[in-house]
Amino acid sequence: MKYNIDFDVAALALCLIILVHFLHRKSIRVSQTRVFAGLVWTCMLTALLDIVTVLAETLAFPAPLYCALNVVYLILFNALPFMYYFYLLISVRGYHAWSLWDKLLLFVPVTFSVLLILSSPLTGIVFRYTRDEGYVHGWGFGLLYIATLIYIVASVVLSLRHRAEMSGWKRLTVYCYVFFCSLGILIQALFPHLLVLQFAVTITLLLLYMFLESPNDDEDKQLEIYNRRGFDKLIATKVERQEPFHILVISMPNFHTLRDAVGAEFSQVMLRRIVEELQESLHTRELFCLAGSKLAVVVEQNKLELDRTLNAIHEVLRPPIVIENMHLLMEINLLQIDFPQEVSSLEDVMGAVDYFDLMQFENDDGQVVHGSADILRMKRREGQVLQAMKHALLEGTFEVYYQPIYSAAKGGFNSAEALLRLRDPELGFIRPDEFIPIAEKNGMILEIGEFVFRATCQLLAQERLWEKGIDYIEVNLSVVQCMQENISKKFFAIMDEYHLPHSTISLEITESTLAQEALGDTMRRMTAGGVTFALDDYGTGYSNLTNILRYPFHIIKLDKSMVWYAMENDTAMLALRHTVAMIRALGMCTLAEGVETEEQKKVLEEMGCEFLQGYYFSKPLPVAEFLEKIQEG
Ligand code: G
Ligand code: G
Ligand code: MN
Repeated sequence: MKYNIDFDVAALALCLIILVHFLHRKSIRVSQTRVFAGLVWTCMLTALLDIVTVLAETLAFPAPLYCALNVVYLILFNALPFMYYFYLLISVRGYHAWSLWDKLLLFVPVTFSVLLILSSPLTGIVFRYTRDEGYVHGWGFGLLYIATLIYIVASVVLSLRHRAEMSGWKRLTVYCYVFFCSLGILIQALFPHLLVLQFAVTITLLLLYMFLESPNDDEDKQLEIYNRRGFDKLIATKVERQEPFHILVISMPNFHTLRDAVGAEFSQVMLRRIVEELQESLHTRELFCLAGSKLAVVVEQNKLELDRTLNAIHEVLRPPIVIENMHLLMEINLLQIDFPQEVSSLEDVMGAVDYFDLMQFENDDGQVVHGSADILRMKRREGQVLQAMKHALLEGTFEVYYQPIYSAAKGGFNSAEALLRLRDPELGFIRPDEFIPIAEKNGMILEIGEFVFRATCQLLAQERLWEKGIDYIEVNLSVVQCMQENISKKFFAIMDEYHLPHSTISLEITESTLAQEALGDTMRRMTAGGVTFALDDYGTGYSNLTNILRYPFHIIKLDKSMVWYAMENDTAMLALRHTVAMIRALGMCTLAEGVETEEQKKVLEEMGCEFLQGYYFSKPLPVAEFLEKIQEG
């Protein structure tokens, strides 16, 4: 044989390996992936044809057959740099943002080459084949190299122009491509019998596969379904093509609790089981794991298909999941997103998917399908509230109201609770129950908390309230504030700035705050400095007795629900009476919240409750009214 085909055989084997792996992995077929598939197929066929043509020449195939094989081979071979450039173009620009220049550069050289090659059996421009001479290149063969060169240069220029958006690996792959192709061309020019060029191209393809196509990136390894990246890719493609679809997002709010109970390993087994059952019942492998236990199914827009999917989800998740004699009942929340009816942009689809987790659902049965329109409305509202808070902080329009607190021993007000109010010119009055959690989520609560604290200190100092019978003011602290390491230092500094006795401030925290390890030390440090602490909302949540014993609380605030329940239920009354007695015996005081009637006041005073707070005495009041109120006594 005139030629050495060993490199072609190796190239063929390598292509096969890439192709098999490519076809078996889980990957969302976006346009870029499709072009990549085309590249691999072309590369493999080229290597194969290179071998076949060599054999054909050696075995002296009939001339027309030999010519035809050569034509196909040359076309495929010359399509490779074109496809490579096509692939790069899609990967950096997407499918749409192409200029006319891009299109000309992409299609003209390849068309030119193909025409030259096709005409060769007649004209002999690229190659000739005659019985005496065999296969010889024509004068036009060099033109093919020019076309290839154009694509290679264009690829490099593209990667340089999009340097900023391309990862280092991506650029390196482009340079390797240039290097290997040039080396291949050089070697083959020097030693024409060594057919190495195809092998060089295949190596480049392998690099491309490893670094640009990132095999397996779309897959969740443990569950063997698509992951969030795969989901994002699929949805982005569908939105770009304006294909209508439904997404069903399944969230399992009690999954975390179950995991804490049964352990991470077992809960993973549980999740796998759920996924398998869903796949079986949905007859699909197109399931997505978006994060943790959040799953999603993407369905075509078709009423029957949607109903079938919803039924399948309920069928799998409504009954308890039974694993090793354990019956695990999943709570589920389902979100249905309709594109493009309800949401019409990629941003809104993703917004709804992400925001879904942050929502707290009123109904615990979890079987409700929530529309994404509602979610987006809530998300938008959250954005507006956030803006309103930013605005209020900037303009200083947050207002602090004060609700006087009655002391039974004194027979009048002895303190007050500072309560934040937000009135926005557009949104109107916004309740703290709504804006405080939003402020907590993005850290703004720190600034807001400081504002309330400072405003309270200022009022105390300016009015010298302790001389008017208000011994201290209670300021609510959020969990997030308590996570701050330097909170005691900061608060002492502010009090000192106003020359306030530290005992004029009492801080209200809730039980959930106590999960912060460091808080105990902070509380002891502040207590030593004269500040007192009150435990808010006692009687709801866990109301853990150890918490009362372990931390230095001065006052335990009995939640209004506990107070109200006692008024209508004898056993609850008994519980309240003994709670008050117990707290007193432990050397702390009780404060009853939500006192609305004379009757309630009497009962609570009689059972030994030291402090009372509620509408019976006064609502939370703006400063001026508050000052009037305490003047009256
Ligand atoms: O009275 P009102 O509706 O304001 O109180 C609602 C909730 O908001 C209460 O649980 C109260 O503790 C909380 N809250 C009110 N003002 C503040 C504040 O300044 N900081 C914090 N962290 N919570 C507050
Ligand atoms: O959780 P915290 O104790 O901080 O909440 C105080 C909340 O209780 C505020 O929203 C305040 O307006 C409200 N509140 C205070 N007194 C009464 C009352 O007598 N009745 C009712 N319904 N709410 C009250
Ligand atoms: Mn409070």
